[in-house]
Amino acid sequence: GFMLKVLAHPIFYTGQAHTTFIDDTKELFIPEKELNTSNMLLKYVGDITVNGYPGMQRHKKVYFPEPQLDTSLITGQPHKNAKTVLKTSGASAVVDWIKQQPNLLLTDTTMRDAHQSLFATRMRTKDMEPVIAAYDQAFPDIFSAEVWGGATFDVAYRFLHEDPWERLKLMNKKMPNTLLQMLFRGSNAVGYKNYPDNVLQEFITESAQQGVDVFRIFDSLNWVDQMEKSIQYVRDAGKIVEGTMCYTGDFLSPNEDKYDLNYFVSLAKDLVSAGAQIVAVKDMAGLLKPNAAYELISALKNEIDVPIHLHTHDTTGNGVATYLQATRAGVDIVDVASSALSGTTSQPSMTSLYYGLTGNERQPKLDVTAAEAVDRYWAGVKPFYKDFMKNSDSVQTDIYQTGMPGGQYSNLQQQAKALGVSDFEEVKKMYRTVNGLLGNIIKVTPSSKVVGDLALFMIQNKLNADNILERGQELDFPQSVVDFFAGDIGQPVGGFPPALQKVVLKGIKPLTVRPGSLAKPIDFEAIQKELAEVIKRQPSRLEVLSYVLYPDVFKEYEQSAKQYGAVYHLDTPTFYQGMRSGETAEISFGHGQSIIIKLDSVSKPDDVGNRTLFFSVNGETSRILIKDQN
Ligand code: 3PY
Ligand code: ZN
Repeated sequence: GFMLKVLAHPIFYTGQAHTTFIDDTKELFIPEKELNTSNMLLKYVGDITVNGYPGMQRHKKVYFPEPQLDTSLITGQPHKNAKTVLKTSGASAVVDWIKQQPNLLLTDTTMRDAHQSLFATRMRTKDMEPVIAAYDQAFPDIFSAEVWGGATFDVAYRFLHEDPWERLKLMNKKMPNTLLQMLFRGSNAVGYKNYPDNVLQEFITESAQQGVDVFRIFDSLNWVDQMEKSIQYVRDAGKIVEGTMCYTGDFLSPNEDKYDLNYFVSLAKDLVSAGAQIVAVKDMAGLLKPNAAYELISALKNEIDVPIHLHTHDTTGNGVATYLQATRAGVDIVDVASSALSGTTSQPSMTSLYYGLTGNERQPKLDVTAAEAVDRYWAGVKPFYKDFMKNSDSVQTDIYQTGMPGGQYSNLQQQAKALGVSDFEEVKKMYRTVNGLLGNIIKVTPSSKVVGDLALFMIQNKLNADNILERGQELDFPQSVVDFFAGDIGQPVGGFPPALQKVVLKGIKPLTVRPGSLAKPIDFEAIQKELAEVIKRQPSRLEVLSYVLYPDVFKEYEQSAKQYGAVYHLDTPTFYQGMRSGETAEISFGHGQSIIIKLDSVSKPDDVGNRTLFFSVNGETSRILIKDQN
C-alpha cells in the first residue's frame, strides 16, 4: 500500500528524496485506488510478457547472473586531474594542463557511444548505476567519461521510459572527480533538426549546470557557422568546448578530390577561430586509416595550438593501429571503451590500447587491475543486450567503401527490413550511389539519415543514378531529403548538386544562410504554460526544454511514466523479456526496500483479445488485463 507508493514515486526512486519527502509530497496521500502504483509496474511487466519488447526476440526467457563489481580491486584515490583543475582554475587552465601531460590521455565512452553503437543505445541507467561511483577510483587519470548526449537523450525517453536528465544528475552525484563529457549536434542539439539559438543556449546552460563539463560540438555537414553559437554558449558557461571536424574520405588516395589534408587543416583553424578550446577529430565511421591518422594529427599539431582529441570506431579492426599512429604524431586525447563494450562498431578497447603502447613513453597512466575489474562488471551487463547487437559481431572493412557511421549500420538495417527490403548489400550499394548523387557529403547524424532515407526510397521506387532526374519529377521525396535540399540542416561542403536539388524541391526556395539566423526565438514562458496544461502540473525547466526538443516523445514519456511508474527498478532481463508463469522477481528500490512479485498465471485471450495476468505482490493477488497485440 502506502510504502509502495513512496517507493515508486519518481523523486524517491532516483534517489533525490530529502528527509521531508513524505510530508512534502501530496500525491502520496491520494487514495490507493486512484494511484495504484503496484498495478502500474505490473502493467508494464504484463505488457512485455504478453507482447514482447520491440527488437527483442521472443525466445524462451533467458536468465543471466547478476553483474558483479569487485571493488576490492579498485583502490585508486582521487588526485589532481582534469576535473580538479576545472574546479579550481577554470576551463583554460584545463587546456594548459592537457598540453603539459607527457602521457596520452583517455576518454572512456562506455556509457555513451559504446552502447549507442553496440546496443542501439538501449543501456539502462539501472545497469550503469552500480559502477558509476567506481569510475572516480578506477580511472583517476582519465581525461573524461563521455556519458551523455548524442542519441542517448531521446532513446532514454522513447525506449527506456526514463528521464535522461536524471541519468546526468546521477553521474554528477556519483562521479564528482571525473570530467563528464557529452556529444552535442551543434544547431541540432540532441535532436535531428535545427533549433533556434535560444534553445541551444538554454540547453547548454542547463546541461552545464546539471554536470556536463566537456561539450563536443559537431555539425553534420562540418559547417562551422552551425557550431559557432553553441561553442560560444559553452564558453559563457565556463565549461570546456571541443570544436569538431567530422572525418570522411581518404586523403591518402590519389582519387580524393574533396576532403584532402588542406580541407581538414583549414577547418581546424576555423574551429579555433570560432572559439574551440580543443579540436576533436570525429571519425564516426572508422575511416581514418593508421597512416592517414599520422599525417592528419601531425599536420594539425603543426598548424594549430590547441589540444587534439581523436575519436574513432573500430569497425574495420584498425582502431588501435590508428591510435598508435596518432600517438606517435602527438595526439593529446583518444576515445576508448571498456573491453567488453569495445571493438567493431564501438570504440577500441582501453586496455588493448594500453598494452599496445607498452614501451612507448606516452603510454597512458592506467591501473589495469582496476580497469579489468570494471570491465568484468560490463561483461556481466552485456548479455542483457545481446538481442540489440545485430551486426556488430565481426569486423567490417566494406565501411571503407560505404562510409556509413557505426551507429547507422544496424539502424538502417532495421529500417530496410521494416520496408521489406531484405538485401542489405543492395542497400549498401545504393547508399554509395546516393552519396555520389548528393555530392559526397559528410555523413553523420542527421546528414547520414538523409543518405539512408534516400537510398531506401530509390530502391523502393526503382530509381537509379540515370533515371532519378527524370522520374523524380513525379515523386515526393522523403521529408529528410527535402529538408536537406532546402538547406534546413545547413550547407554541404561544395554546395548542393543543382539539378537534383530542383527535382527534389519542386519550387521550394532553398535557404543559403544558417537556418538559426532566421528562426524565431522560442518563448519559454508560453511553452511552460502550454506544457503545464498538457501534463496538469507545473513542469520543471528541464522538462520544458525536453518538451521543446521532442514534444511528442516527451508527452508519451509523461504518459508512460504515469502509466508504468517505477519501471526503472525492474531488473533488465525482466524489463526486456517480461516474466513467465511461476517466476518470481524481486524488485529492489534501493534504500533497502524491495517487493516480491510472482506471476502466477496468464489466461488465454478473451473474445476481444485481452489476457488476464494473475500476479502476487508480496503475497497479495493482483489481476492485470493486457491486450494481446499478436
Ligand atoms: C550522434 O550524433 O549520436 C553520434 O554518435 C554521431 O556519431
Ligand atoms: Zn562515435
